[in-house]
Amino acid sequence: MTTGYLYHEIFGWHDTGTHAGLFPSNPLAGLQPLQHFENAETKRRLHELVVVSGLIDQLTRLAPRKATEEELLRVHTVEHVERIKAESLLPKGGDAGDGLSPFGAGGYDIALLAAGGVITAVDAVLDGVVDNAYALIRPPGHHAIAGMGMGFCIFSNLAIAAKHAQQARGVERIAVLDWDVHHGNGTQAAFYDDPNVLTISLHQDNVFPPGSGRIEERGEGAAVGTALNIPLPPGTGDGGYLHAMNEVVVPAIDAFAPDLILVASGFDASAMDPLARQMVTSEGFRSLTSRIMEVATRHCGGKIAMSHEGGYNPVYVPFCGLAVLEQLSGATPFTDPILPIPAGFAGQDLQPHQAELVAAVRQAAGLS
Ligand code: 9RB
Ligand code: ZN
Repeated sequence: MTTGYLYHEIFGWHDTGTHAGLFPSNPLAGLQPLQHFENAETKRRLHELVVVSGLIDQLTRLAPRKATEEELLRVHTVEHVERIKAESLLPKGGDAGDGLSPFGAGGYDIALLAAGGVITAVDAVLDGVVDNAYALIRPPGHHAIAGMGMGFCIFSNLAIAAKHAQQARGVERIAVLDWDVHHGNGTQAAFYDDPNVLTISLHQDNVFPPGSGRIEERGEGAAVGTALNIPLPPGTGDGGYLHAMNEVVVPAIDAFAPDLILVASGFDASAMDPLARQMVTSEGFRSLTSRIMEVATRHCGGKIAMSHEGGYNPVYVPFCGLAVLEQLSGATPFTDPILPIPAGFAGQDLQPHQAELVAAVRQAAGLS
């Protein structure tokens, strides 16, 4: 198995500045300045573990290119692109749209490289240069919608790459799995009326964006049934996630029979994340990867491209990402020294209320 791996140091230079983690800092309100949660560290440390563990020697390194304006405009409005471009020229940069998604000077060009990086990964897979690929990019993308960025995202990286696969590469049917703990609202919106793209989001029920990612959101017009949302209850661990994979994700993708599978891979469903309340371990992420690879083997010659999204624990994200990359490439696992802690948490196995939610999704999706 050859796995493409894409990272560039400049992704660490996307400057989200000081925040009180999530909120713009405000001393008068008691919000002491700190780093923004979405900073370079989790991704940089994942890359460095890929190098230090030796896994890098077993991967095929891919170099990102910038997305073109034409490629951005397949998903975004001219106004959004022009505004980001203009603010990026200011000495202090700007914000992608919701006041929670800052970027520094030159942020536009880094965002172009992130979106273009996912396109590079998709092209490498479609060209058969590699069997599958992982783009470790920043800024993330899955919340950005046509007219604005939000939730730390500037451009909808994965959606832009999927449109490229459709419109420039003639790929007919694409399945997207988003296992970031937040709802992949932007990716869903980009294909909400497209029956040829199945979007599936596994997320913690009602975290971000508020109210988004309900079971009832199923696509529109000819595309009803090609958006699938699995809003898992807080506290869901490896058992609940695997159950959702087995009962919903795998059968839905089997029924759809895609020509290409894309994964929005965030690690904020991990047991150690500060921004959500799920309990997935590195072994859990390894299993999710294994399941999606089995489906890809059945339908599309194993063609999977993954795009990095969230994940905010700088110590644990590297082990979760390493497990995914090892599984993608068939490499021998490097021991996760932290694993015994989250693996030992009570409630790692499937809980009845989690099974109930999965059964409700199955019913709404016509899978049972
Ligand atoms: C604030 C709000 C959030 C909360 C979580 C994320 C995570 C993004 C991610 C982004 C923004 C709201 C501070 C709503 O990791 N995606 O994958 N913001 N939450 N209102 N306010 C004031
Ligand atoms: Zn997230």
